Amino acid sequence: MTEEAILQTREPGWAMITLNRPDRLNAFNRAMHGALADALAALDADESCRAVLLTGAGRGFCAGQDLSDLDAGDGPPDLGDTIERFYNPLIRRLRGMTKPVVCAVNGIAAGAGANVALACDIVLAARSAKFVQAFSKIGLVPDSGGTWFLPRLVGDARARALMLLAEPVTAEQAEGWGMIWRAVDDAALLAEARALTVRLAAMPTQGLALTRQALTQSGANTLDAQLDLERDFQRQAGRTPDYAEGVRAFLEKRSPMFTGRKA
Ligand code: T3D
Repeated sequence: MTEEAILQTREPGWAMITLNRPDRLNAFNRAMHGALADALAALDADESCRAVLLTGAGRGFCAGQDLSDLDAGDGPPDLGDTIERFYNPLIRRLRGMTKPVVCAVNGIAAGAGANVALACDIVLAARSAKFVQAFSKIGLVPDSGGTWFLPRLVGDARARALMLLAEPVTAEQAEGWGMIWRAVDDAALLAEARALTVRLAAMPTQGLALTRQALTQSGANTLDAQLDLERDFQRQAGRTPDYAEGVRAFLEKRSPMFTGRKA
């Protein structure tokens, strides 16, 4: 029987996806791409799921593209086609999700695996984990949004050196450089990531979605455009039941009970 390329666990209000090709350090083949795309699309559409946790099985998070999964055709492969069909839709999906995505980097995150992690909203990494922009070692260009995310997170000097030299970054360095949210003890990673996901799942989901969109769009906007966007998004947030509940709960001096519903 073939192993499933991803595992999925549903919990009340949230879901966990585990990349599940541990013998290949969870490198992407087509089956894993397909299963992950289907799972994310279904969770995105499911209003009862208000946060998602992504992690990897075994000792790695994800080693990027499975380098043994090559097209058998004549001549050089068209890697642009792989990017167009699989990696770009994955990154667009992660960034466009209507709920936050937490990434628990349990071990090495290399190549596209590193950049998939960086595309998530909040990244926790086990202290033993490392991030490697492995592309230059095999003559490739960083993909999966890496050339967009990394300089914004760590600055141009560090991004350039990391991408040209393919030097590994430890979880603690990544935290110190602002590349990820937090490095945690290996044994505590999953419990901390689950607790964070549970916490996000109980928050005002629509407001969080608008906040995530505003942050993504700020990269390309002028201050003026961003001020307009904040006005428009605040107008939308102010019409959600969770805003009404948040204010009511504050005035009544009790904890809010958010539903995440649009109306
Ligand atoms: O379509 C396209 O190609 C375009 C898209 C490209 C996107 C990309 O992600 S390109 C970058 C691809 N990834 C890499 O270049 C990373 C390759 N892997 C490594 O450099 C190392 O494996 C690691 C630094 C990630 C980890 O090293 P280490 O020493 O901890 O583990 P290992 O022994 O190298 O790997 C363990 C097993 O996983 C091993 O198999 P074996 O010998 O036990 O049967 C190894 O071959 C396998 N593995 C690791 N990474 C990949 C892989 N198999 C296939 N593809 C991989 N990417």
